[in-house]
Amino acid sequence: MNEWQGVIHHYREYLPVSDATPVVTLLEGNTPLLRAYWLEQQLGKGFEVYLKYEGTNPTCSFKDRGMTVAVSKAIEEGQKAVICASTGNTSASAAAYAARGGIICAVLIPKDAIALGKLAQALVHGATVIALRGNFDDALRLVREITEKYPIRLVNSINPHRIEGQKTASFEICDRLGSAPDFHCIPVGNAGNITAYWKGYKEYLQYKKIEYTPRMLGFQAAGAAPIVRGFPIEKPETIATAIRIGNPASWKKAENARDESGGIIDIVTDEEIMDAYKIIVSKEGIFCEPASAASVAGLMKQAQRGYFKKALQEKGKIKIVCTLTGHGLKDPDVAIKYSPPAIESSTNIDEVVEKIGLSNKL
Ligand code: AN7
Repeated sequence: MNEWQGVIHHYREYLPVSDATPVVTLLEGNTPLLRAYWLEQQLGKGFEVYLKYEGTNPTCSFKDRGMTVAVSKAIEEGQKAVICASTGNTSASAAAYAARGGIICAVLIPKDAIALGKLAQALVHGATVIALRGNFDDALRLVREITEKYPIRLVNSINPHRIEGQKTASFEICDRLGSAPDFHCIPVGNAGNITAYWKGYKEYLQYKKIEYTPRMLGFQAAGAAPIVRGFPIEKPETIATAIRIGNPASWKKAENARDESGGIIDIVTDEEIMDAYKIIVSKEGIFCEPASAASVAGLMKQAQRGYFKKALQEKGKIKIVCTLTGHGLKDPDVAIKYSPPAIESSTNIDEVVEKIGLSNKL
C-alpha cells in the first residue's frame, strides 16, 4: 500500500521501534514544502525559499511527529498515563495521542497564557488540564518532579523519543529537495525542535542520503531569548505565546546545533514576528501561528543584514527552508486582532456594494 501511514511507518529504520511497538498514529507527517514566491521576490536574486508547513499535522503542529513515537513507546513500556508542561501545542498533541492510545493524559499549562485553540484541543481530547498560576518554566519544573515520584511518563521534548520523531521533518525536506537546504530557519522555544532537526540532518549525512548539512538559524522572541542573552529569563514575554519560555530544557543541545552547523541563534522582536506573520498569511496564503512566523522574521532580518551575501556570491543560488511550526487557527485572538475588521451591513444591495468598494468603480 502506497498510502501515507505516518512517520513511524515511513521512517521506521531510523526510529527506536520494533515489531513489538504498538504504533499509535494519527497519520502525522508528510507535510507540504511550499515555495515562498512572494518572499523570494522581496529577498532578491538567488534566494530559493521553502516553507515547511507543519500546520497540516493531525493536531495542527509539529509536535505530532514526536508524540507518535513518545506515546507508542510509553505504551510499549507498560505506561498507563502521560504528562507534559506546555505552552499549548504539546498539550494538544499529547491529549490527542493519549486518547488514540487509550491512556490517561494530564497537562500543565500556564493559566490564561495559551492560545484558545490549543486549550480547546486539550479539553476535547479528554486530558486533565491543570491551569497553573505560573509560567511554562514553573510547569516544566513541576512535571519533572512529578514524573520522578509517580508512575506517569513525561512527554515533553526532554523525552528522547520526542526528538526521534521530530527529526523526521528533516528527512522529509531532504527527500523532497533531493538534498539538504543551505540554511534552515526555525523558531526556538524549549529548543527541542532545533535539536531534532539537527539530529535528523546529521543522521541523513551519516547514511549518505545527503552530501552536506544546512546551517541552522534559530530565532527566539526578544522578550524570551535566554539562549541569545546567555541567562534564564524569569518573566518571559512575547505575543508568540508558544515560545514564551525563559529556561529551555534543550538549551545546550540548541547551542550545539548552532555551533556544529555553523549557524546562529538570534532575536526577533514581536513587531518583526507580526510583520512576518502578515506576509505569510496575506502574501503566501498560508495560515501559521505567531510563533511560527519567527522563522521567516529571522530570515528577513538576516537577509537585510547581509548574512547570506557570502553564500550567494559563492553559490549563486541558495536554498532556505523555514519551518512554520503550527496552524494559525490555533490562535484566533491574535489573527482577528491583527486583521482589518469585518464590515457590518444591512441587507440592502447598494449598501453591500458600497461597502465592498465596488460602487465607485461603476
Ligand atoms: C508553534 O507546546 O514548547 O523549541 O509546550 O508550539 O521545540 O520548544 C511549543 C513550542 C515553536 C518551539 N513553534 O519549539 C509547548 C511548546 C510552535 C510551538 C515552538 C513551539 P521548541
